[in-house]
Amino acid sequence: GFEYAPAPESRSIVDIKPSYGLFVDGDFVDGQGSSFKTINPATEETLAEVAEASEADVDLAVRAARRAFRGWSRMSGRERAKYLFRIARIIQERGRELAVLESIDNGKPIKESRDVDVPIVAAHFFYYAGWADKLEYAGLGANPRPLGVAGQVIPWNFPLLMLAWKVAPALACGNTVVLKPAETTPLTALLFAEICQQADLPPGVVNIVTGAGATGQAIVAHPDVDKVAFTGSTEVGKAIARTVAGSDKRVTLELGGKAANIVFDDAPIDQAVEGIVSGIFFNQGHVCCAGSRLLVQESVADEVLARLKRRMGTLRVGDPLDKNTDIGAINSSEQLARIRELSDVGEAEGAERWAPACDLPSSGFWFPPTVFTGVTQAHRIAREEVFGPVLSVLTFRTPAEAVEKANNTPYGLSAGVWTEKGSRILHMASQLRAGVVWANTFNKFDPASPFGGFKESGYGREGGRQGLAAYLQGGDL
Ligand code: TXE
Repeated sequence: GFEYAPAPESRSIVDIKPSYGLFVDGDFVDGQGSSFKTINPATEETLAEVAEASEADVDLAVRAARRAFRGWSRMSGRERAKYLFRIARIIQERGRELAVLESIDNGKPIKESRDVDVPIVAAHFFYYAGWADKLEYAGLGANPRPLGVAGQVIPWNFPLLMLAWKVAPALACGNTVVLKPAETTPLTALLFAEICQQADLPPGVVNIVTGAGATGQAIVAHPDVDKVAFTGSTEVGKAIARTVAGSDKRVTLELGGKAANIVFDDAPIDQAVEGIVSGIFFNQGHVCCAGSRLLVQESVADEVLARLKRRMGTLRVGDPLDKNTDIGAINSSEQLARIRELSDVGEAEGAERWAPACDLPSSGFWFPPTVFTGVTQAHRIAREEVFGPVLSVLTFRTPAEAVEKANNTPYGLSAGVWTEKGSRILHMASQLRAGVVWANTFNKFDPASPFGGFKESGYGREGGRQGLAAYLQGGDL
């Protein structure tokens, strides 16, 4: 192993305070509860002490959001759009700072936070700013009305992007927000709070409360929260659905996945290999729609695997702030333990494990890009979400077999198809039970395109015109 030291010049563009309060009613306030540490997963150094919002803190935030709702919901859409455009522009202006902070708190490579996360975050605010004064044309009712206070709980894999997916449409429709970032990645949400101040957003329209599961639970259960939006594990998603059962709260859940990335024998192989690599190794595989099951047609399986392994050997694992890094740090020791455990189970169940020789830093949380071959559908690594840089390879002979295997999962979030045949793409897209089907690409996101799952991957859609429905009364898709 080698000692990892963050590049000083990139680190210096962010100002990380020693401690953070909660963002309630337009101001940073001390929480009434305890606090927790957020660490840099690449070094294990403590970055800051962050307030753990108590039930009373959540109540104050919900009350602030309720008060702000009166003015915000009555404001003209054009006026609300001005604020959203302003936020979008500040995100662009402060893009480097946001990207560096995201990489430090989350562990993801700077080239991803800088070139993927932050630009799509800004695009989301621009996109929904554009809808704010055109809601009557969305086809979601003649006189679209907002729901009220939205309680939003997000995960750690795309801290800013998940915030944007939830906050931008909620605000565009005239709702106000109480959002809780994940406990391992609170810092960019707190920087976003500063951006709301800079944009002169009226106090209480956005409130950010930090904390762990209990804080999330307090938001979800609060009687004055009208809508719950959650992205995270299927287990917690189910608990949330139970908590709100019987209330009139609207709910959208975006949960886990076990996507099939299907490569046919007529696919352009090099392009497919790039798609397999970005499908599973993008963001360390901490992606709900990651292409974690490679289904490759038997006749090209050996060739695809040989080229895939060669390509994996070129991936650089290490310093998230180094712009040449392909795979950064695993977000937490808990997640690393989960990845290790499932990988060990994969081996114990008889699959063959391979990873390129990789010099991993001596501190921090790391896992090399890993591929399992000889995987059967019964193996746990073929069924359960690993949420790490671990690919399971299965083969098929016919398109029908590919469909059957791809759909043989409790999840249904995404899938990928690699083939030269347009007719086959259309056929596969109609057969795959997945909210998103990519053709000859993978992990492509656009604010105009709705995203969401079938089965245990949750319900509701985020993004696009459909994403507005989740924040409007009577707004069925
Ligand atoms: O998720 P949690 P964890 C999957 C992935 C990962 C596993 C566990 O497989 O290995 O889940 O990750 C908040 N009421 N995904 O434990 O706990 C929590 O504080 C309300 C897939 O980190 O679901 C955080 O803000 N909120 C996924 C958020 O829920 C609660 C993204 C997500 O954390 C709560 C993340 C409760 N009872 C993990 N308990 C995806 N779909 O992208 C926790 N939280």
